[in-house]
Amino acid sequence: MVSMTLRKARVTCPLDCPDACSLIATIDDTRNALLQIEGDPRHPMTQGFACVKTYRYPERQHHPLRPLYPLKRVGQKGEGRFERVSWEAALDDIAARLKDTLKQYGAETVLPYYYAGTMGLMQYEHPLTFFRAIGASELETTICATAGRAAWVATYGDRLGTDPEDVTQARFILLWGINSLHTHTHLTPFLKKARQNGARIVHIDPYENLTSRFADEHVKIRPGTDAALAYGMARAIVKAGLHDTAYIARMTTGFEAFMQAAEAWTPERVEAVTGVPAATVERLGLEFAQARASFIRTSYGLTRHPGGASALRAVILLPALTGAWQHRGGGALLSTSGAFALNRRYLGGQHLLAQRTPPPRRVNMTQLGTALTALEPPIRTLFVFNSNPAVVAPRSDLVQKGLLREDLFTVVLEQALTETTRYADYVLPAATFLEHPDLYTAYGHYYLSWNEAQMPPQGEARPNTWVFAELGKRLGLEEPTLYWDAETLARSLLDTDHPWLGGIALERLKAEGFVRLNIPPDFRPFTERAATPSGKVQFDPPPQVILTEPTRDFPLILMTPPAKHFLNTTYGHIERLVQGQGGEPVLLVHPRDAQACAVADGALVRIRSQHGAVVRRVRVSEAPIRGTVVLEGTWWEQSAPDGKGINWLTGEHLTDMGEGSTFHSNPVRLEALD
Ligand SMILES: Nc1nc2c(c(=O)[nH]1)N[C@H]1C(S)=C(S)[C@@H](COP(=O)(O)OP(=O)(O)OC[C@H]3O[C@@H](n4cnc5c(=O)[nH]c(N)nc54)[C@H](O)[C@@H]3O)O[C@H]1N2
Ligand SMILES: Nc1nc2c(c(=O)[nH]1)N[C@H]1C(S)=C(S)[C@@H](COP(=O)(O)OP(=O)(O)OC[C@H]3O[C@@H](n4cnc5c(=O)[nH]c(N)nc54)[C@H](O)[C@@H]3O)O[C@H]1N2
Ligand SMILES: [Mo]
Repeated sequence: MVSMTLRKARVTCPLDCPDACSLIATIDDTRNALLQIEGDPRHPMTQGFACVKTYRYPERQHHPLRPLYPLKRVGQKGEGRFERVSWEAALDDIAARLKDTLKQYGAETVLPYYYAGTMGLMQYEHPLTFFRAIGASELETTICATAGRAAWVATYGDRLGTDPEDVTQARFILLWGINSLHTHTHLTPFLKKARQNGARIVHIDPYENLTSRFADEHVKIRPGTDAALAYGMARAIVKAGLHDTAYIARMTTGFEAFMQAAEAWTPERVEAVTGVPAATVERLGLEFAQARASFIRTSYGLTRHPGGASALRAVILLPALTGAWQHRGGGALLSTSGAFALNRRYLGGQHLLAQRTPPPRRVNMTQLGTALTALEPPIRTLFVFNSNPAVVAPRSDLVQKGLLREDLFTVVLEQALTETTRYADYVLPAATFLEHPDLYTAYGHYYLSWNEAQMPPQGEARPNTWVFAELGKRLGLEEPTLYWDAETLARSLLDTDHPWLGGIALERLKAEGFVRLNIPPDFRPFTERAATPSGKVQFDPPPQVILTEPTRDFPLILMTPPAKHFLNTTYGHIERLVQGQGGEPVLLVHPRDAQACAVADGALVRIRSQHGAVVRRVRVSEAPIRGTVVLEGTWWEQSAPDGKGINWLTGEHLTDMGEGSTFHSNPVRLEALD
């Protein structure tokens, strides 16, 4: 029976995903209940469908593990025993302790740990205003995208790329280091259309997954060797005279040195390093060049390696070599974020940071484990929001040891009682995207959007910015932007002369929900200029080839890429999604590796790295390339047979550029359990 109180509302999905979908929520106002989420048929990228995960958002919104009241620790650290307290009591106590810390140890001993649990600029970045106003240590947000960003910026300047809506016009498509059917599902209709138009689609990935099976061809590559493949393809293209000399002369620098480096990468040498047959290397190069409108959809997978940024640079230089940017649908795409030319001056207290002398202490989020256990002077107060560091950061051993420190005061703002909240002194209930207004950019398309608050918060949940404004008042902070509401922030962000944002005022966003930036309908970036120091696309310096290599003691490379049914650890407590993902994390092992390690299909095995060991069930499978084992998904620790997450194995080693994470490059060995 359909009740009369049901209402449909348009909202943008806040999660850290390139699709930034427009969604239609069905809400029962009488019970303040979210009943359903669907895809918005009006949005050109969303095209009327949501992903398998987000259809389940109502279960997340009303989950028994959603904290609804402020909680204060009563048990031991890590035990997860709390009592309900009032907001007044919680905020007064947190403010008092913070004042003490500031006085006794100084502001640099305070650290915010946050990431993109929500991508809304108000709740993602604006909370930093508080930390910049008190002068806290700065978090370097490197866990995901900084290696990719550094590579792209060094090559092309602006983070722009082929319009995904133009991909239908591409004639040859490389899905390179992206499992797009898991992580970017709203590209699929465009890929299908391109295929109908005659395009061939090739997936380049170390293991066969959903995207490989969708593609026309899967090229299985050893992880961390992509630069060699790209050089091999470039060499074949130039040998055949298929490079675009006019584009290279007009739009690029450093071509000669790049080609000198490529010369060393004969097809045979590429095969020896990458595992890709020599004939395939050449064929891929020629096919890429001959199709003219060739497109590379890449992502962060191949950057999560010691040489990840260099590898990405080598890959994204291919469309510059062939001039593919000039052909509709051709080029490459890592991220569209550079197109959102907002006025970020006051976002998250940027203006406060700019004034700081000396500059604040910086803590790399990929090295949280070391920061919490070895940094001097030690972190004394940690505020966690939009993130689940106990599980997502590498070196879980150090992270969890650090979180157990008696002299560390930890406040976690959360929508779910994650494993991180177990270590909190206070858990503060956070509002969801349906419960607060916010402005959303995107990194997989060119639409800007605005969400109204659609529902009152469940229980006593509050947005992050409310919490930091309350603490600001208690600390007597006078910085006015700390007390801005979402509309004031949005107006400030939209206050720019940039032509791509011309005519996009908050009123229009409110009326339309999402608005396409004023980039041309037939957008062909990097055909006239590149925002690099030279104004050109930079082949120089030639990308280095830095390989991901196993060691004698740890002869296999562990990759830990995203699962279809989770978004990082978000949704990891939704039972139906856990079941959809197979119920428990499993390790894919090539039959030859299984044989060599004497492990059998279905058996539990100990996976050991230099940092620790976890137990997982083995699935013997031809999917991974030999020498590489794969565990999909950052599961909640509770889902693992031994209650330990995969990041007990991963290290804090950083990428060659951008100081990023290296999650897909960890050497391990397998030990049979007796
Ligand atoms: N369903 C789902 N969607 C998601 C997420 C999720 O967890 N689940 N996470 C979101 C987030 S935060 C992000 S950053 C994106 C990430 O989305 P992706 O960039 O697609 O994910 P990655 O972890 O970067 O890995 C992508 C692919 O790269 C492959 N890969 C690993 N190493 C190499 C290599 O050396 N060379 C090559 N060629 N391939 C390699 C992996 O096997 C994997 O198939 O997805 C977002 N969307
Ligand atoms: N081994 C391995 N580890 C990985 C990866 C991998 O591929 N392999 N991927 C890495 C990548 S790409 C990323 S981006 C990181 C992601 O790591 P995280 O940024 O920690 O992402 P999630 O695990 O999704 O956790 C986000 C949390 O934010 C909370 N949240 C959402 N909205 C709000 C809000 O408005 N306020 C507050 N206070 N909380 C909110 C959610 O409930 C959720 O618990 O993980 C990294 N870790
Ligand atoms: Mo990410």
